[in-house]
Amino acid sequence: MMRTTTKRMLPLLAATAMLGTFGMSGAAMAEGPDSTSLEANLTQLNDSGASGTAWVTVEGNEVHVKLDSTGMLAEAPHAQHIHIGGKNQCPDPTMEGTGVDGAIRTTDAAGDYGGVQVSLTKEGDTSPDSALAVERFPTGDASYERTFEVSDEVAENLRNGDGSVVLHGVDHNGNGTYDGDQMSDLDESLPSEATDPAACGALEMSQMDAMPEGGAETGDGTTAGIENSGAMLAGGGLLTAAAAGAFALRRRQSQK
Ligand SMILES: [Cu+2]
Repeated sequence: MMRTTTKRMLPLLAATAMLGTFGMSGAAMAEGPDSTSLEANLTQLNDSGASGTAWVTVEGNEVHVKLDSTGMLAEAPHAQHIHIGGKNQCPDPTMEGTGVDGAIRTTDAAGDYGGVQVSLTKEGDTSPDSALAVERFPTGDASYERTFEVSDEVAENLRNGDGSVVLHGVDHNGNGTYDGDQMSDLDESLPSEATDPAACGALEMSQMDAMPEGGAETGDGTTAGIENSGAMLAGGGLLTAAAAGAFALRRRQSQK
């Protein structure tokens, strides 16, 4: 009896913990009624083992970015950008690229995620001019947070939910450093390993914006009880818009 109860409650407890995380970041990111909140779930490219999450808030021309990553090559600089254009999506991780053994190089996926529109540097310029400002990017696994200004066009794109966060730098041969015979498709003075994409996540409207009603009240993880979490789950509150879309698609297919 006790055992069964524990088993059944665990997923809900996990969901509550997740809600706590989302609730806190959501509250911290939401700066006003005119702000747009986006979120990207970054998954690996080039078998890098890297992953991460990015939260982006846009208010006027001011952009706030928080980014956590794991699995990045340690003690090596990692260029990180918001790419905009193409299909505003990440490439299929199994795509055949022009790199060694079919590795995906940055330009191989330009049709998917477009070009660099924001350089997520730690300091100074954040324009595309700083796309490869190696000394101003995080090293190893990044815990990054910064607020900066973008152009009207970039702000507008982000408000529309367009853009992908891309982390670069992959140690293809696993020797702990950027090297190899092939040079970068972005800068001939750098090894391709230094600029090849390691992880990517398409920006999506976060649930606070995606859910016009109900989400705000029940999304507060500090007071949400087990019952509220269950209601959130039933209402799809934890599903991102994309996941919800995929779910709906599967349902339609299964009805045929
Ligand atoms: Cu990039």
